[in-house]
Amino acid sequence: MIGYDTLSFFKVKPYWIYVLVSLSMILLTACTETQPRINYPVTDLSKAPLIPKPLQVTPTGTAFGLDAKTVIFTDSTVGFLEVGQLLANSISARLPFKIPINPKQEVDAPRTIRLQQCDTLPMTSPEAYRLNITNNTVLLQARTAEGAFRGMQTLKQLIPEQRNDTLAKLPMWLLPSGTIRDTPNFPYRGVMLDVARHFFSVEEVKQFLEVLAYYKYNTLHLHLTDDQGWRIQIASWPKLTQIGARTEVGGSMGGFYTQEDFKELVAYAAERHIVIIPEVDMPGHTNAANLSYPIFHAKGRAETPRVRTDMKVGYSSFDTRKDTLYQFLDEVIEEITTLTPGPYFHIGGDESMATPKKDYINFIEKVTHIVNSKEKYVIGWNEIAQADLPSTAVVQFWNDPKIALKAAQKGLKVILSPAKKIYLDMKYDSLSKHGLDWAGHITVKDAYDWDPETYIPNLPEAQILGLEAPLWSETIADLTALEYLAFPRAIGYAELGWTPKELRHWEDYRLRLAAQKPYLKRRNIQYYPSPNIDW
Ligand code: TNX
Repeated sequence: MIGYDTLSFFKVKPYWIYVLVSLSMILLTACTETQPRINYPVTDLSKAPLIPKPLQVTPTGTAFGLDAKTVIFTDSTVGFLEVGQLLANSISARLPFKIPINPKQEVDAPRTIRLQQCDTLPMTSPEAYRLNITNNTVLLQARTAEGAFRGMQTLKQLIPEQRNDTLAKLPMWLLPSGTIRDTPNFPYRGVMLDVARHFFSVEEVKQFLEVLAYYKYNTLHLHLTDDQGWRIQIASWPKLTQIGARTEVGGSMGGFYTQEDFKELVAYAAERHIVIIPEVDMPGHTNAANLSYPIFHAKGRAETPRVRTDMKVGYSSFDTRKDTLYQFLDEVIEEITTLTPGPYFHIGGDESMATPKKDYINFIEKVTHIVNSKEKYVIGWNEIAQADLPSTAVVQFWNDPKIALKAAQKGLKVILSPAKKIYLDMKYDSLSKHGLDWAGHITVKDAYDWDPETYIPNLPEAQILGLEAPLWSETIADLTALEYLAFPRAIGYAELGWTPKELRHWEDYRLRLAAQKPYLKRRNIQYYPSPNIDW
């Protein structure tokens, strides 16, 4: 029977509507599959939980669909291809497809990511970058490969951890569109890892480096020597590791980096545009060296060297009055600086309580001279500012603001590492599984909610080279414990170093930090799940 009136059709046979709607949906999806287009607002770039927060974000309300049809193109300028390759690797490690980079043949590339060297960026820092995302292109521009690498981290953070497309059959990961202009507030943003109190393997340090790079750190300072162990092979003085590397805090077996290992770490860091700064701590904190070569021990002034696996400080010293000591140090510094492309060598200089002040000052000046003769600049803990130093020397403030201020007034640059705010080895609270508490407890909020710019009153901001978060390792023996103390606090310090004061707000930061959880989980990082954060 035919001749339904319209009304009765709708009343009697409503399922026809479903059939029609479903058919058109299938057709629509089929079109989307061949030529996906996202022309509706899906996300807002200004709400992306980026850390560190960029300088300027302008959303445009659409999205770029990252999918199997995306292609990366890079300029041939030195280093850009490598940055593109790291991006491609990280995409293929996370997503179910590989994307080609600079394909030789013509390819059907409806969506492209382009890494472009650009001399006309208005921001002058080598780490500055501009990111422009439209619905079919991502353009990352920077003066240098370093800038491109930092921008690439922003891009990685914009790739959602969960697939967030709706219609597309071809899986897509939607990145919010818009423009980001970004440049760091401080040129030096570092973490220190103490591999002397407990040794950490090349593999463990690499894993740590990977996370630091994601949050735009550019420096890893390795505290290579201390009373409990000497951790780097020195060919001309083999006993330093044959004897000095055998122990660590608690009595377990220590370890050391061969020169090949160290080169491997330096290269791995360099690929991530992170500079490694080696530290040989002296004239105190030298029990392991003095145990290996007792002729350099300050007999009668410092405690007799023996295997030390305790956590005491301030009892050891080189014999700073012995001429042969400086020949020894020249050779040690020569070997280490040869392996280190970065501009700095850290001479320690802290807590030399067993060295008379006059001898200490004389020693620091002589060692600075040796380091400078290898065409490296000196960095040392704030005590070194008692000596007469060249203006290229950098003072790392940890406990004495007066001396740091004096050094700055003399024209020296200062790295801020105030123990009360930025020591990663301090406990979060009394319940912390690891850590010390001599400088107090540092919660995730305490770690973030302060201003390095004004921490030392009257210190001109121009004299601040940057920020470094030291992780002393007396209480941590493995990567799990390391990650517990370092994360999430080191994520906050990354922002303190990169993002200017006016853009930092705890309430906004804590939401962005909570949004790091899927990334941290994916990388299996054993962070401390702070109750300050709604994870
Ligand atoms: C002080 S900070 C030290 C280190 C310890 C640390 C423990 C500094 C320059 N020296 O020798 O490992 O405290 O928090």
